[in-house]
Amino acid sequence: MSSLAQQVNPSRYRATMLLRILALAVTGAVALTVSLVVTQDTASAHGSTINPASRNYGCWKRWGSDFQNPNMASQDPMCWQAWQADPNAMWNWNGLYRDGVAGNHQAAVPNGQLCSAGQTGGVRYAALDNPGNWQSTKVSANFGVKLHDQALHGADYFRIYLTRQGFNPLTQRLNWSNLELLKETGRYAPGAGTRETGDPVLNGVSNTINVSSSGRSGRHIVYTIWKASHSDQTYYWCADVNF
Ligand SMILES: [Cu+2]
Repeated sequence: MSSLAQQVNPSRYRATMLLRILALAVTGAVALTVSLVVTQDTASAHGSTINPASRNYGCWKRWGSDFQNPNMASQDPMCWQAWQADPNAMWNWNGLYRDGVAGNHQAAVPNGQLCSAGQTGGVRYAALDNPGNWQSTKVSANFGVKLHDQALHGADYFRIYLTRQGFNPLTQRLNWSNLELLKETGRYAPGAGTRETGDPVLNGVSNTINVSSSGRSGRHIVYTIWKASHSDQTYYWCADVNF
């Protein structure tokens, strides 16, 4: 009798296997859903300078829906080389940050790598450091820098720098010594600012920081540091301008 009881009932065996396969499928689906949620969360939080646009946001905004268009090579060659180098830099236009900098920006971000936040995340953003004819925004001596904070992090401070006259973004990689600090702000409470309505990806708040410069002509880089308030997370962006 005992040997009979131990015999496997074929139909029950099939049912058990089906349940196991189903359980595996459900586990897989849950894992996939979790990874999709994590990816979407990564892509929908953080922020950037949007006007003048950072190199990463500008390339995403102009070409994100048309990034395989070969005309980009002649119309917007620096975005083209950046898309070719790593499209993730533009899909993650809002994630150009470093964690754990503790305010030591110059130690964390080496000369020549300012536009990639010191090649944060490996070489993803490295093409943003390349000098060349990035599309630029026309500005006058007094201008505003508009920042978008998607995730309502708030700010401990923003720092806005401008390259000194004589620096040439078309031929030179950016060094700290090329920059003049125009303004350091105070704190921004999480959620402070104006809700964006035009662009659905800009689903957080924007703040404009007004700055004054003098003695500039031609092409320059506005360099912005955003020390977010929710953790030790600091963002670094290059935005090309033309006086
Ligand atoms: Cu964030």
